[in-house]
Amino acid sequence: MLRPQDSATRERKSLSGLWRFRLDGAGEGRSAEWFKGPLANAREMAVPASFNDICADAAVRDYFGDVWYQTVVRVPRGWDGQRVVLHFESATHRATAWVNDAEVVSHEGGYTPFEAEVTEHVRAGEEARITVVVNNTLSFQTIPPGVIEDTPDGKRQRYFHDFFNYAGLHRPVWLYATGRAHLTDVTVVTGLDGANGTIEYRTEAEDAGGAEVRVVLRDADGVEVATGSGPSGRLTVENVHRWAPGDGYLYDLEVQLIGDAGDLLDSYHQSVGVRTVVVDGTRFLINGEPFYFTGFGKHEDFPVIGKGHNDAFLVHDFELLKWIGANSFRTSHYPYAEAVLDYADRQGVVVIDETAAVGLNMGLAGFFGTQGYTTFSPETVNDQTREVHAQAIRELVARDKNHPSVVLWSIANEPESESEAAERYFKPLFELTRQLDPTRPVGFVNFMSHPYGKCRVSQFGDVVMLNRYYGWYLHNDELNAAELVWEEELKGWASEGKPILVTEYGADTYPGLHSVTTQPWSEEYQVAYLDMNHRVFDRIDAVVGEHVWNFADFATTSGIVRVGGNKKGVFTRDRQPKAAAWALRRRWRRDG
Ligand code: GCB
Repeated sequence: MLRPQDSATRERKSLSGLWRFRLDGAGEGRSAEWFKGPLANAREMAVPASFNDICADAAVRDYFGDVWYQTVVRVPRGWDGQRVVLHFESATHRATAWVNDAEVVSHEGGYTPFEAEVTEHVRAGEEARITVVVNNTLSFQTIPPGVIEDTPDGKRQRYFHDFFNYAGLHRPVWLYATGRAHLTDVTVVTGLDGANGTIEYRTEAEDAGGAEVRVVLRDADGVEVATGSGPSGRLTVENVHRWAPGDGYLYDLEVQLIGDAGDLLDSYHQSVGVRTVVVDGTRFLINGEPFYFTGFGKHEDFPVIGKGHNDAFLVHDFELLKWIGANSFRTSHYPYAEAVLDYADRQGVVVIDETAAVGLNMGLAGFFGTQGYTTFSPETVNDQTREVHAQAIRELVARDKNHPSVVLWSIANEPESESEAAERYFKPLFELTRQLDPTRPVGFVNFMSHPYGKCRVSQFGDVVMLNRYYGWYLHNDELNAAELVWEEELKGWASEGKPILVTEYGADTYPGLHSVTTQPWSEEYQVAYLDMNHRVFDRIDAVVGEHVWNFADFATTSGIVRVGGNKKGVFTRDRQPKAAAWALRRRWRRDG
């Protein structure tokens, strides 16, 4: 699937704005065919946004089940004779869509795009009614998993991850047009050969008959630097300007479909950053140079709009990354909006790209108020879950394979990884990811209860990724003890000969709480905690990265260990720096 764009042959219309919206607590809308007419008793809802925090109403915030969205769009007059497609960048966690009375598409998974050709259901110049039912219920057969429990307070959706289950249409929705003959996929793989760069490209097209494929590569000034022909091939760029951390240099690869008469049937622009990624012993090499990750695990999480994509926050968050000296982040704990990856490409910011497989770990259930489940069993995380997980990996790689910023796939966060069942579950998923993308390393993020010597899944990873809270959840307020055990564990992992990325370390910190005696929760403790961690990392050569948890405070379910959400942010939720932000800036920027 190609991301919608405007080109010489393509045109798109954004459906962002206010849609009609209605909860369907009784689950009656599908059988009552609410898509067949104007959505009755609806309120208005912003798209893109999570619906949860928009209405000042607990019934909306904590709602789970079907919600309905509807809009009416006038199809541009000029699209007569064109192929028309309805494209959703995401719908969390699943959706079915209708155009007028016709069902056109269903999709499972909350963070990857889906689309349907709707040509036969619309007419150029006329209105079309678009209705979507979005469902946010989690089960053991979804990624991430969750359960619905009967409680004296009624049914409750519970889940095993530490962020609020925001839902809705979080990202833009598009209607777009192409010619009948059209490109459906472009893949690029880049390499370096001395001063030159290589780009292997592969294209796919539909209804293209005998159309010829031509490609033109232009540099950032628009100067043509290479051309090729055929559905796949290899281009060489002399004296290539490499894509590198801090230097998001991009070429533009225009792929053209040319008809018999030499006419341009389709044109698609794919940006290309020429770089290599290799794991060599304990080193992580980008363009052959050792790379040390500084940055954060982030969230898509903002006041009011929840996980809704917003360009102002996008640019602002990257400005803060630059300000603090971060060169990278992880898309914890799900694939982020494509605009984020595009921006990371242009900014030269390195990304660890993660699936939504978070909370496959019933060892954490007590923490989230649920009890008594076994992670891997026929009734809980099972073969069907693994197939959903595999599909999530396929869709992630298909969507993000061409981003130079993406250097590493993270296929899960903190799953149960000590059992034989875990080994059986994960082995094929690692194999699948490598088969889908042999060019990038693959890993998963290990949980502190499955430390060195106990984890049975790390053997499959090209890198070791560790979330560790020594000095917070363990040895709280005992930083000396924490330092000793942490170093001891890291030495164990280092003996495995793989690069180690510390993907999470952090301490909850209430902004404005100060303490001359460095008490936990104070801004001073967060700084002392980070300093302790950094002393340890600096003594272990195999550590090739430090991602603080978290970039900013974020919303979670309520609970006795969460004070208005998770407070491990280095910035507050509205992006004001805590003392730790200044401390990190001093460590990471060195220029002060
Ligand atoms: C973790 C999880 C992350 C949590 C964090 C915490 O290990 O990966 O999702 O938010 O710990 O703060 O407890």
